Amino acid sequence: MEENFLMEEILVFGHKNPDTDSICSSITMANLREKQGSKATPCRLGEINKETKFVLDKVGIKTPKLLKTVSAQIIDLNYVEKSTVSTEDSIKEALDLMTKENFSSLPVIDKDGYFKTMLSISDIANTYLEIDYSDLFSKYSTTYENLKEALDGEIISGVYPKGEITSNLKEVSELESMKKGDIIITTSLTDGIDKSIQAGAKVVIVCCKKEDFISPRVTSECAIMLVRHSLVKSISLISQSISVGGILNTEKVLFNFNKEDFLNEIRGIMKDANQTNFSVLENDGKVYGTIRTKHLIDFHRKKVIMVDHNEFSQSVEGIQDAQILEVVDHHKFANFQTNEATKIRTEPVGGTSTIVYGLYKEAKIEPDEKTALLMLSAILSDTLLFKSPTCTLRDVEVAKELGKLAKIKDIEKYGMEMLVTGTSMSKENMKEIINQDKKVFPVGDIEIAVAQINTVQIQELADRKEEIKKEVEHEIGKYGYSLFIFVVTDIINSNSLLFVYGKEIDLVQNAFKKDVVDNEVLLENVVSRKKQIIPFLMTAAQNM
Ligand SMILES: [Mn+2]
Repeated sequence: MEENFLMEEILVFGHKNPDTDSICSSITMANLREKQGSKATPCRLGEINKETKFVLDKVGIKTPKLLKTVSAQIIDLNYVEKSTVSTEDSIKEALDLMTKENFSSLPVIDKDGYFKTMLSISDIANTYLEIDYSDLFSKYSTTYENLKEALDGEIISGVYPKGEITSNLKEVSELESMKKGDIIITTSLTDGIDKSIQAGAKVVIVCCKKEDFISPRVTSECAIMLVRHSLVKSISLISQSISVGGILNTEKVLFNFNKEDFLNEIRGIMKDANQTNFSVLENDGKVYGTIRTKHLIDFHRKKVIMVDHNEFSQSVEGIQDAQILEVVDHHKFANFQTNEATKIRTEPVGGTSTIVYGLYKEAKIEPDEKTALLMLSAILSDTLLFKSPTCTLRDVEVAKELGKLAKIKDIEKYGMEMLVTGTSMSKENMKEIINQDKKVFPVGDIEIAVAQINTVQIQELADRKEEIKKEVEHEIGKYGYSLFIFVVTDIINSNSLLFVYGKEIDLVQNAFKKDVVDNEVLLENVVSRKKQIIPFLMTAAQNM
């Protein structure tokens, strides 16, 4: 169990617009790999159809989760930099970090860890250029702690204050303009320290060597900070003590990302942006890290098993980013390419589930009742109850074995019930039925509309002839078609019943050499609109 928890998840899915074979093969394939010790999750790439819903309800399992993409996300990157600066840090600390780690910018966080903006080297440079030490602390904020740290000062006596500096910095020669509580900077060589204390200074910064320091003659609370640097150097260091929070440029337009953003969506933004380092945020607004373009090529790929398809165009978005561990399919291979060796299992049989069953057998794992019913349903669906030309003897054999395991006595009866439920249109309105798959063909200067629907029970629609007539006449009135043919195709018996309306009904009689009776004509062994209906209408139209 423990091991299972740490193991990486494998996503198993069929094609877009999933059919019963795609869904059932995903579930049964994921089950098999789980039984063999992997962590595999069945997924779907779209809404399930009525037939699949019937099967899942019958088996009593829930619909697999919807998978929208397997594109790599920022969290999949193998390298994300974690450096940040805080608004309370001094710009010296920020500059040191940026120089050491070679960053041109870094994310700034507030004291609670939330992202504020990015600080760039140019923000610091611009601040240095503008600095005038006399109003330093009123213009930029900093703390007594940062001041002491920047100067590497030592408190000799007095009480050194804490927190935000609100007073001014004065040189000892400016004592007449100082206010009580200001910070004075001086050397030890004059009587500057005494004068500063008497004038009410809060802190006196003394720039001299320790051995040259002369203790003040007056005693007070005033803090004396000894600094080893020269006066000029000290003033320059003081300017570095100002807090990052005080120099942030909030008007700059900068990009930042969420850690769940997809790499294929941020690549273009990163390429075009006037920025080299990008902040990545957690969902709560804290900083996850920063990324640079060069890191985008090294990411962890999601692991997948493709079933019942192999073409990327029919697969999940971002499939090119994924690591394809396996393909189990019964379709032709046309455009299939991977970045690494892939386990491919393909057989020319009627359903992917027939192959999956073979994999169970090879693994010496007997499918349980539910698994068997899922596989059986998929085979019956893909082979149209063994009547499809793609059906093989192997599909029939496997279905029989599965029928026993699933405790289904009459598999054809069960299959028929499934197909009937899947194609049932009793609850749909005629407008939707007719417009589900309607194509319009111009012939000379007239227009012919041919709508088609697949079913296993023609009678269900034949019983609704009045509704068909009404809806088709409405279509003709609205669009001006000269002929409207509604083709109801029985997918089991390969027949089509045509409902024909419009002023060119003769065209149908000429095309198929059969009489249209009461706006109806039955065409035996006709299922394809493209191959068996349209060409004949075109020929008949040319001969008129
Ligand atoms: Mn299939």
